[in-house]
Amino acid sequence: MSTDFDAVIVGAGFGGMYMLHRLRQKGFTARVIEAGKGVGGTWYWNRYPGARCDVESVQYSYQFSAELEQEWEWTERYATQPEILRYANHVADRFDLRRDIQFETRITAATFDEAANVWRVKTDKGDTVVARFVITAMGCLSSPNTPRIEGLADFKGPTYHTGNWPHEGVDFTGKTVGVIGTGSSAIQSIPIMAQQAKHLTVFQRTANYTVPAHNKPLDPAYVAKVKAHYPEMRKRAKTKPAGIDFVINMASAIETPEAERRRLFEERWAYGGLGFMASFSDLLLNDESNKIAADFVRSKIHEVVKDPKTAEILTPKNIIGCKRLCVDTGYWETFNRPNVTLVDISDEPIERITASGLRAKGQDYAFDCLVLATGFDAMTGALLKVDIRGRGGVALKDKWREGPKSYLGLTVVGFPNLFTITGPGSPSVLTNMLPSIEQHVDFIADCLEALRAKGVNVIEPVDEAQEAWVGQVGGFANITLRSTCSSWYVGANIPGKPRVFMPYIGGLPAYIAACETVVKNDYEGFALA
Ligand code: N01
Repeated sequence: MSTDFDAVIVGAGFGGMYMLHRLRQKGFTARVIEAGKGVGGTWYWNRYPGARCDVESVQYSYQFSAELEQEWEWTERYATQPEILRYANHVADRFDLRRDIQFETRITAATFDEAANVWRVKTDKGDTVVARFVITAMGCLSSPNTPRIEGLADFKGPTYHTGNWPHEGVDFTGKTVGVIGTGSSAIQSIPIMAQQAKHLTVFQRTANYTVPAHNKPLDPAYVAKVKAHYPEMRKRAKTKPAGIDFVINMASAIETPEAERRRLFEERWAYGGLGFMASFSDLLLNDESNKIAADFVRSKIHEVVKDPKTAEILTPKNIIGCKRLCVDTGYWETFNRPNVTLVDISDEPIERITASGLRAKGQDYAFDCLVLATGFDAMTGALLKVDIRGRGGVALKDKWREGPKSYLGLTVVGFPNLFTITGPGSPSVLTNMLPSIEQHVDFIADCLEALRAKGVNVIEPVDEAQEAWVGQVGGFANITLRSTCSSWYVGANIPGKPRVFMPYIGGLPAYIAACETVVKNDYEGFALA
């Protein structure tokens, strides 16, 4: 059976772009199929006001090319979405990637042909592409979650989803705006929208923890220092569970005297960013330690927010770091503005959307525009939108009915020659995505090269290896407090989605070690045919 390409890569975000580059380097042919008009994935779609990455820009970047590292200039501590998108475009041009990317095309189905050992990939343009391998690089947070609230179609004004924002931007000047949701996307966009809008009404189901970003322009002397020592920084980052080079204080919060504890929290708070959760090593392992950190953040809310009732509604009651910690610029301060109203809907869901706004707790709220900052069907959503069928015509969505199962987060029993970059069961969303993506891509590219050298056509994980991996993913999840709340990590934000803690929480170093062992033992856990 002749094939069109060695591999079809789905998605031209950071995963898909680097996958294409690596496969080309190794002499494989590949076609990237991308729904958007341009590269960038997450950063192509998420154009809401205030969107920026909350991993520092010098770390949220590729490391496979020293030249790229040296020539690219990040301008802010946390890069904005437009800057990250410019970077993605620069990479596409620099490595001449576009000629193998088919834009504005969605994969609708992928079926493994067992007789020919090839994948037949169908697109919404009506064509079928045949390839030996399918490599998905569809992102973990790329399938927007539109909440099932009655009457959504009745709203007369425009409705925007933060995860699929109009490319021309939205000007809220003089408008009244209703926002549903208070996750990362909302926490970044609310302060900006509030500056523009005549009035902003925020509907909050769950209060969220956020730490200040203290974003600032990058000091050229700091950048020069980073550039002079990039390899060391990247190496250090790979020894950290989140793949981010920040210092983890190995002490326990409960065993540290109160004054010292306060000092350390204040220090991290003043520095800003996600490193706050590394103030002590047991914040996600021990209820008491977690409560100490949570109380510290709660006290900060009351220091900032002037109206005590609003401050109380904004105060999270759950475990800090269980839902994804947010990083903000002026979020709580925004609720001191006279043009911002917070509505607590924690005890009663929104009744319905109406033509002029929405009805909640027996009261009608009117606004011109509705913003859904309601997140994503995370980790499995994008994959399961495609009709992926493996051996015996079995659909991935049936295989994963009880929750996703994978080997290394990269492969699935019954789906030969399918690789899922940052799939469920990989560290992905719990880590700095860029180094995780590069690790996956290198693993896959090396694997394809090894198969070619051995004359092997088909690779597929075996049941025992997959079960053992799923056991490890679940085992690690149960050790931490992170699996204990209703977060998107466990699929709780999507009605009917099985409750399974999806990412691997053992940390990037343990994950890399596991992958290296698999390779060293000649692709242990896989059947090669
Ligand atoms: O989505 P979310 P997000 N009625 O799921 C609420 C990454 N990210 O787009 O918590 C009322 O966190 C929901 O309420 P609840 C990051 O990993 C990164 O903000 O389910 N409310 C919640 O408040 C992040 O974690 C960056 O009770 C409803 C909100 O909508 C992930 O993306 C920036 C509702 C959804 O919050 C997702 O973040 C942005 C309903 N029916 C995002 N349905 C950076 O790097 C949902 N909600 C900076």
